Amino acid sequence: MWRLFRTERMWQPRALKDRYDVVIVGGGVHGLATAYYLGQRGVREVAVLEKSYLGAGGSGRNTAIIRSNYRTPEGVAFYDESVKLYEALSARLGFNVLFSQQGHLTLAHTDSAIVGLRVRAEVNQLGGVPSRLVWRDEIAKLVPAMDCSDRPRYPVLAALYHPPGGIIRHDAVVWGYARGADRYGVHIHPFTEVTGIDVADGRVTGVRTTRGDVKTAAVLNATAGFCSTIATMVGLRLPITTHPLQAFVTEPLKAFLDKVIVSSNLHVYVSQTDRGECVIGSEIDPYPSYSHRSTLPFLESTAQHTLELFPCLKHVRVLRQWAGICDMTPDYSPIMGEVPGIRGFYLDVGWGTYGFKAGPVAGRRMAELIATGRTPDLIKPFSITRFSEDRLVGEKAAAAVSH
Ligand code: PYC
Repeated sequence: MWRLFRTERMWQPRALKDRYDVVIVGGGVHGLATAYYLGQRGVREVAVLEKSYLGAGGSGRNTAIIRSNYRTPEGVAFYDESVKLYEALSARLGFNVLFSQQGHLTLAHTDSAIVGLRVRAEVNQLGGVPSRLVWRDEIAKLVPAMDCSDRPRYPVLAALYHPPGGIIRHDAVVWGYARGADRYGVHIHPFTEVTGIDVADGRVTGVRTTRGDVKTAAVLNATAGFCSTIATMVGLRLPITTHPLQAFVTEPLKAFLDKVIVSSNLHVYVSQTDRGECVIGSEIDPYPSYSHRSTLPFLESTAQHTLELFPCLKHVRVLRQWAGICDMTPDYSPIMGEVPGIRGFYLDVGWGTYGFKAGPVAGRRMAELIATGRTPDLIKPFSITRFSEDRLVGEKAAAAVSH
């Protein structure tokens, strides 16, 4: 009887050892997924160090949108693998991550926005990703609650319809990977802040933490919001600026919306969770900052734009508002791989507003790199050397919303 009601621990508290084969800095979806896939490959002496609780950063603050309708062939192939991993994740982890592939619509309200979406539809289709342009009549059928008339200031003209896109329970993804990694013997250490990284003769030799020093030959920077701070510990300056990204959630409503709606022109995205709440966000704040504060101007402008699409929400109350911080690269693509000249220092950073949806593929491919020493083809385009080699992977046009 007792066994029936016993609460299972998702991961075990462990003593911090003074040596690990791999130290992962950051206990969000990227760090935990990498630990999980390292464990799956038989790499056992792995520690995940997180300065707060698991998922305290971007993994617990994002709006949980999953999609692969990117703009470059490199981006499409990469995020497509992530969507496929997400599709199988509940079964693989034995833990329901509540992935709802309800479909994703990026709206166009201007002719030039339609041109941008047409390019994405073609790149997506060439990469085998289901996406197509749809016009107002079809949009009105897909999203009956949205105002598709000529009444709004910027009427909806067309959309990029991406059926595999959807929303997920982000906490469940974090917990599921943590539990899976723990079962492979990974040591997960929340509330353990990295304060320094030791490098000797061009090689990583250890990390210093608030709970003691650890020797290791491999350190992965899998942090979001603070990736520049960690990189500075090895003397590396990243081409990144950090900006807040805000969101809010409404009181629960009867189900009325079963598609993810994004409007770059109106700077807003909206989805409805299985609990009935609307999750609503906008673009990054236009100023660099590490602030996690919500602001009234964001709430006012985002609510106003939401009402242009969904006037039916006009009397709905806001339940809560929050902010996270995003590391923005110049081309809106991540930086992944080992850093030339610093043996054993790996980057999985610069995720901007896309990080959560990339967690599984980033974890799987970073684990492959760390375990085998070979950079997988899928992440080669995202190396840090692209900035000096003039081969940017421009994904700004595929941001849910951008300036
Ligand atoms: O890229 O889909 C996205 C997104 C939504 C919110 C932040 N990023």
